[in-house]
Order: sequence, then structure tokens, then C-alpha cells
Amino acid sequence: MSNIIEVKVPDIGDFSEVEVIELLVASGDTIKAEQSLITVESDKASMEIPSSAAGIVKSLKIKVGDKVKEGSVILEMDAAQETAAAPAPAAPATTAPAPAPEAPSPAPASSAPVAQPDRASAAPLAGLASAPVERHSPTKAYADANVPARNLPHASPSVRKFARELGVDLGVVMGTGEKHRITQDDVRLFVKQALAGGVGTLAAGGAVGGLNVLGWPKVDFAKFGPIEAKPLSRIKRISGANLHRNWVMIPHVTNNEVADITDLEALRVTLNQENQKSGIKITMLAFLIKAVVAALKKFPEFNASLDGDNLVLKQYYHVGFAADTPNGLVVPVIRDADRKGVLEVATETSELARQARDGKLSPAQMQGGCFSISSLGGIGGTSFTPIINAPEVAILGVSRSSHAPVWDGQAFQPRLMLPLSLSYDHRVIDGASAARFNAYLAALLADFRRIAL
Ligand code: CAO
Repeated sequence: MSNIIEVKVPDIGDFSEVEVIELLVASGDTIKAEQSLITVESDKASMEIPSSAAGIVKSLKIKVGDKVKEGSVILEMDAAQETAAAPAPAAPATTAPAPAPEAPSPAPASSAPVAQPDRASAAPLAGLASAPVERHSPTKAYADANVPARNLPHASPSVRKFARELGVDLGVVMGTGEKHRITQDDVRLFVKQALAGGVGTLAAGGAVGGLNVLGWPKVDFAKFGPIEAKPLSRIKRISGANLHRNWVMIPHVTNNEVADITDLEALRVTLNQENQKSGIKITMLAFLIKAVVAALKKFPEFNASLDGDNLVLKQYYHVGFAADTPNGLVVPVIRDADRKGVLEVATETSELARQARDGKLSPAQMQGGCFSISSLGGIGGTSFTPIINAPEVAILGVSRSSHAPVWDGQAFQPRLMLPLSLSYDHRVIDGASAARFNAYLAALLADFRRIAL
């Protein structure tokens, strides 16, 4: 005996209307109670709507693109006898364990470096696979959890399917797409980081390894006042993901030093006066790059990268410098800085900084760096913690120089002092080495003749 019922959109929280972006069943399908019927999406989140009953789909009453709200009829169903009369079961919103994961695809085609999976650490992936997949849908269990619907991850059906296949909980993946939408590349990066042991894998079973932290809070800021949502620039999305990984995965320590650059600044001013006609401005950054090269030669473990248990020591000296551009931070690289004079380095940095501001740098101009300098001296500050530009192992942050009284043994003298903040990877560099490197750098800047030694 047939028992035709209408299956409707349940209470979906704060949303008045949401768009149907996917039909998950068709006429004639036999479906179970709690099975997902459609996917809907607001401007902030997407979610699957489950069936309140089991039975055979007679006809769909909506199509992709329709707007629905609580009470909208999704389909007519010939309900199975045992479930037709009963309300939706209070089953937990979890499903069977995820299938075994496939090997993640190659890195996304971007100039940004991504962490290489560490083959020895397969454990986090195993944890990813065995954790039950959380199905985000407004079922009774979900409602009981009292999670606002807008906390659901914002991702397309194909990305959610991809994440389900890998056993990734999208709730803890950072979305870099438009309106923080989670892309397939975000899921891939998350898995790579999990493989490398650097990210907590917060599927429903709890943390498997790495960080056991709460998901990112999602707040409806518009509830508190007017807002404007502005997508991050492409550079910010890429550099942000890299900075985040480097900050989380590298044990940073920062050593602070001050260099007496009174004489060097006087020399710089004199040289610039002499060179006025050439149009080339000798900058403090050019002197810093040359001094850094000398320090890298003296302390080779700073000119290195970690490769598993090996330290790769480089015999070339390519120095990157952070350049602020309207679209975000980029790090062009001066190649073979050891073979160039201060004038040549100054010319090249100013040309690269110009190209960076115009958005004209090629990926090749930002690759191969051994060590980076982040100079905020032209802007301000007294010290900061620069984030290491992996796979490099150290970075020098430079703040604004200022006059300070310095004791010369008999009296205080006004000296121009330059703050140097050296962040280093403590897996590679000891605190004592970092202090020696920074002190050596300060000594070179205090008396640039030492560079000839
Ligand atoms: N202390 C005091 N003054 C300084 C200084 C310092 N350490 N460094 C530079 N200045 C002064 C210069 O003397 C110059 O002053 P004048 O215009 O009076 O001559 C002015 O600041 C500009 O300096 P500059 O032309 O030498 O440029 P720069 O070397 O400071 O900067 C560049 C070049 C590309 C590094 C810079 O444009 C830039 O992008 N800086 C920001 C880097 C950044 O964002 N780092 C943060 C990364 S982490 O988030």
C-alpha cells in the first residue's frame, strides 16, 4: 500500500532563504532516513539537507538554483511503512568510517612552496582515515549540538566529497577561496601538513597528532555593526598560507641585537652625495645584504636548509628581501650577492622593489633564496619577530635606527643604533650560534672595513 508523503526543508537556523546547489537523489531512488537529499548554500556556508523518512522518491519538487526555506517541499516520497508514521530518528549525525585515503595529488600549481609529505610519518594520515566523517546537516543530533548553521564549512560539493574521501574534517581547514570558501588545494595542503605532522587533524575522533585546538570562531560581524567583506588578494592568500605553515611548523626563536651604524650612515650619506649624478641611491639595505653574506660565510649553518635528517649547506649566496606592495608581501631575491658590490646590490634591490610594487616579478625572481631580510627601518618600530621564509633557516628583521647614548668607557656618546632581530630555526641553529651571528653582523655594520677581512 502506497503512503505518499512530502519531505520538507527542516529548520535551518538563521537563514531565510538558501539556494539549492546540488540534488543528491533522483526520482525512483530508494533512500534511508537521514540520507542527504540536497545541498543548499548561503553566501557563508553550505549544508546538506537530510531526509526525515525512508522510502522511494516519487517526484522531486525543486531543482538546482531554486531558493528554499524552512517548510519548502523537497520531494514526494512513497514512505516505507515503518518510518512513515515515525518522526525522524534521533540518529547521530555521523556515518560509517571514511574509505581508505588515496595518495594526495601533487602540489597545487603555485609559486608558493608547500610542505613535502614526510613518508616516515604516515600515522597522522592513518588517523585521518579512521576518524568518522562528520556529516554537517541539520539533523536532530546536529540541532542538539547547538551549533549555529553558519558554522558549517563553506565548500563546494566536489570539495566536500574530496574531503570526505580523504577523511578530512572541513571544519578545521582554512579556506583561501572567495569568501573563505575551502578549495580542493586547501584540502590538499591540509593533508600534506597532516602528513608532515604539523597540523592537528581534528576529525570527530579528536586530535590525532600535532595541535589540538578549537576550530576558528565564526562570527556574524554584521550583527554588531556595518561591515564590508573584502576578499584577500592572491598574494596575501598564498603568502598567508606559507606564513601560517612556517610559523606553526618551525620552532622560532628571535635574538635581538643593536648595531652602531653611526659611521656607516655617515659613509652612506657621503657616497650618495658623491654619486648624486648617477641617480643610484645607496641604501642601508644594500650594506645589510653585503654584511649578511659575510656572516653567512662565517656561519655556514645559517646558509642551509633542512631536508629530513640532512642539513643541506649551500655554497651560493642568494639573499631575499621583503618588499611591501599594494597587494601584499613578496620576497625578491638578489642572486650571488657575494659577487656584487654595494652599488650593484643597491641598484638591483631598488629595481626589484619597483617590479614588486608593479606586480611584475616573475616566480624565478622570488626563488632560490638562502636567507631573507625584512627591513621595516624606513617605517618604524624598535624590534619584531620576523617569520622564517622556509626552507630557509633564519631571517633578519631590521627596525628603525635611532640615536641613543652609548658609554664609550669615559662618557656617554650619541650614537646611531640599528635594531637587528634575527629569527632562527632552533632545530638547526643553537641560541649561542644565533647570538654570535648577530653580534658579528653588528660588528661588521659598526666597522664596515671588517668585511674585507
Ligand atoms: N632606520 C632608519 N631609517 C631608515 C632605515 C632604518 N633602518 N632604513 C631605511 N631608512 C630610511 C632611509 O634612510 C630612507 O630615508 P630618506 O627617504 O630620508 O632617504 C627611507 O627610510 C626609505 O629607505 P630606502 O629607500 O632605503 O628603502 P628601504 O631600504 O628602507 O626599503 C624596501 C626598501 C623594499 C625594503 C621597502 O620598500 C619595503 O618594502 N619595506 C617593507 C618590508 C616589509 O614589509 N617587511 C615586513 C615583512 S614581515 O611582515
